[in-house]
Amino acid sequence: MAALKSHLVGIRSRILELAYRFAHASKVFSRRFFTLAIPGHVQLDESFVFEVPRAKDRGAKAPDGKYYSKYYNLQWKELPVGIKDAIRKYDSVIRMYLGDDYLINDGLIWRNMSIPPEFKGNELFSQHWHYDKVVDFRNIQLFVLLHDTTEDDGPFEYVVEPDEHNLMPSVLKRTNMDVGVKTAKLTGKRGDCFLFSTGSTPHRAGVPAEGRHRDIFSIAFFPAYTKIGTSSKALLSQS
Ligand SMILES: O=C(O)CCC(=O)C(=O)O
Repeated sequence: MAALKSHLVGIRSRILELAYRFAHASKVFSRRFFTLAIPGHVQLDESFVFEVPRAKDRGAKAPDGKYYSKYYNLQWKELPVGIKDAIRKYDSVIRMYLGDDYLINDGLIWRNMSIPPEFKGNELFSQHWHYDKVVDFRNIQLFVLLHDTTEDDGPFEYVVEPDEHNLMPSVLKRTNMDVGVKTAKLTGKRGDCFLFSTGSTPHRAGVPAEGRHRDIFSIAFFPAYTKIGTSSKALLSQS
């Protein structure tokens, strides 16, 4: 009788353990929208700044016919050594997130300007909460501040602890001006950088206060199957 009882107790605890393992595994595997948010700092040469003559219109045209954001691309050979070294430092993290043979796109520098109050409701340069869905939601960007950036300069803003199982419908629709969850802003010193999952984590551009602007550099990383960019192995083996 005692042996039967202990056998039944054993079966019961085995069933409980299997149920626990099953619940745990489904929780882990349903996480599809992983967040990466790693702050750092890179050394920038003094000459690495936003060059106005190179800049082209970026974003949407405002009702007054103007663009309030300007950009240009930078090829690998033009990037400061400090940024290339930072990418080398983060290479293993990026490989874990996007897979070996991930691709590196061209660099991008842009300047967001203050928007006149009458156009504040227009999305002119990604000021609404959004995900960067490109081929899918798997992509990362390294952002680098090009000048000391305060709240007044319209810093990049992101959700701090997003739901990694589900996307937010209002963010997907890009109609959302207030996510109602904890957020943080990328303020800091020139050279401060941030490796961030732009595909899977809600983020938006801030709007600079009147008379101010915000300059930033970014470079994006994509999985090999997207065919966006150049082989990371090839670029990282160059100087
Ligand atoms: O300019 C920024 O701070 C954010 C830009 C952005 O979210 C985007 O281009 O998708």
